Amino acid sequence: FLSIQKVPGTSCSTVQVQARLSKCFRALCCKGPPPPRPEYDLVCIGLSGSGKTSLLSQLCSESAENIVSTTGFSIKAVPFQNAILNVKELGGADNIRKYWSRYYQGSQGVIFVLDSASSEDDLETARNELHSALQHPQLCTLPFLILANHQDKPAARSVQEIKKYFELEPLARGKRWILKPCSLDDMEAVKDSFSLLINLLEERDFEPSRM
Ligand SMILES: Nc1nc2c(ncn2[C@@H]2O[C@H](COP(=O)(O)OP(=O)(O)OP(=O)(O)O)[C@@H](O)[C@H]2O)c(=O)[nH]1
Ligand SMILES: [Mg+2]
Repeated sequence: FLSIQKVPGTSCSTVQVQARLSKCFRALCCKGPPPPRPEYDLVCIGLSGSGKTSLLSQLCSESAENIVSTTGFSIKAVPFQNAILNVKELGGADNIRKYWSRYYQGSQGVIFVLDSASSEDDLETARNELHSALQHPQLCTLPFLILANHQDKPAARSVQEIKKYFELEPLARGKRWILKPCSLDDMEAVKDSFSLLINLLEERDFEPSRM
């Protein structure tokens, strides 16, 4: 039984005060399900063999062994503590790359994977593909995570060399992009890079470019 009275000095009745206290108590003590994590749709591109499937499989705690080249595309929901990334990997073989742009629609961010130890020819092809993606009308305003993969190999170029070779400073100026070195054997570094991408997707800590 509750009597309805005014609390002296306030405009609230005791019933209102009790209702508010009860709400606070529930919020503090009754743990409901955690709020849903935001989901983002991303596209993952890069030449064949750059390591897209391997990295995404590891992030999903799947084995990175016996992975075959992606024909067409493959979608994985990659879970992180504060977000779920629905990543659409597009196969990087020569005969598939020409269709990449058909699958860009709806993307909220881009992951570009490159083999830092590849031949000069392949590196040039990768640079041309990255330039096309950065300038594509459906991608040009989106955050980019560029992963300079295969850093475990002795022939791997450093991120500074790749940044210069890919002419990222002039091309990507004013865009939201991150360039990070990585390899399959250091997945913690890969996860850190994805956390930075999630920050960009959430528009937190915005700076025009990072390395
Ligand atoms: N040494 C080394 N090998 C790697 C690394 N990342 C991937 N690989 C290997 O590179 C090969 C190709 O990897 P995938 O993940 O299939 O490459 P992909 O980019 O998905 O290729 P497509 O699907 O054909 O476009 C596999 O044998 C991987 O084990 C890395 O960081 N270091
Ligand atoms: Mg693949």
